[in-house]
Amino acid sequence: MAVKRYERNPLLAPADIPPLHHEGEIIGVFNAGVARWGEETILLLRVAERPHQHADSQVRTFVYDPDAKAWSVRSFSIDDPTCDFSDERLVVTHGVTYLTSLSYLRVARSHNGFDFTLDEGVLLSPNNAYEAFGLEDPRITFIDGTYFIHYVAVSPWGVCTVLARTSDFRTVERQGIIFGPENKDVAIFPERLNGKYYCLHRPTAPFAQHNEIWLAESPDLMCWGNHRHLLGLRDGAWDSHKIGAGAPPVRINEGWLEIYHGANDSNCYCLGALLLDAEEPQRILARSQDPILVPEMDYECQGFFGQVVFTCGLLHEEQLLKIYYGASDTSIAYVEIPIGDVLSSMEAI
Ligand code: MAN
Repeated sequence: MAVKRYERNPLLAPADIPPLHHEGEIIGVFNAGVARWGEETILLLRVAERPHQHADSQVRTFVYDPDAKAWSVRSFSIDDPTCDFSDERLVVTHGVTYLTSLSYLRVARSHNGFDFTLDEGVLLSPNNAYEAFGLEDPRITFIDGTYFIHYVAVSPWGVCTVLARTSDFRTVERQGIIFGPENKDVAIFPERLNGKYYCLHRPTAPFAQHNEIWLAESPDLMCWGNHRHLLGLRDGAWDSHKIGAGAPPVRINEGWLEIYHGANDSNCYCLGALLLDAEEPQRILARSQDPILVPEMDYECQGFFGQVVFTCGLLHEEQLLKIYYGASDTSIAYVEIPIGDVLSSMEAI
């Protein structure tokens, strides 16, 4: 497969982003939503910030306090036997799972797709109790002249997905939570099918111990129903442990092409493809046996959480998938893959 990574990857790294908080440091800029806005390519960046870590004996993170409408620092002693620090993204305590950084969403713009300038200010940062631990992994779907942003909101209540809308990426309106906890990796289709909106989503099912992809439909983008299980894990494969939708599906002649992420049992995240029927997206036509993108480069293997390539957005132009992806939960990189190569690598189902 002709996988062409940009030679100056990563496009954006933590050093490119100034922290918001006087005590803060940026540890990641990754998993960006992507859109075309006139001549510009827009990246809606997930920026992860944490307080400077003063001592090895403590883990310090930010949380948003909705009553004070301010960030505060929360410290945990690494000797505290009631806390589990084994996943560097989390501090798991009795009753509440915290994150080790707080994420928010900023806009960067480019005229050539490679050199990005950061907008002043922040487009979306925590402003209510559902967002107390941050906003993550935005996807953008353009429908009838409006850009719909769907992002993950994290709080002591868990992980939800929120819908917001914008027309210019300078002002934005939150519409509300569209999937309650635990649900993330929502990817809304850019067209109505049979008069209805469709999305992929990923409920977490502790009972079944499965994190798999579901399909839902909606009359208005806010109320989602007719949920159907769509895609499962595969034992022993690159997508054996967790899967979730990546970028919003792309309409091609053969149907809907979805680039999704899969993690294996060692938590290595790769990208693969799924082809769905054009009119009946619950019908899977083909799926990648092998991933289309595997962490191989230094910036994909090493970082805050290594061995990760993860996408929230791509552009479909000139028969190419132009994929912007998070590398190691640290930086943003770019790769081009011809659609024909992706299709011919897939196996019919
Ligand atoms: C989860 C999410 C993503 C992250 C991956 C890899 O799926 O938290 O934001 O990129 O894990 O750490």
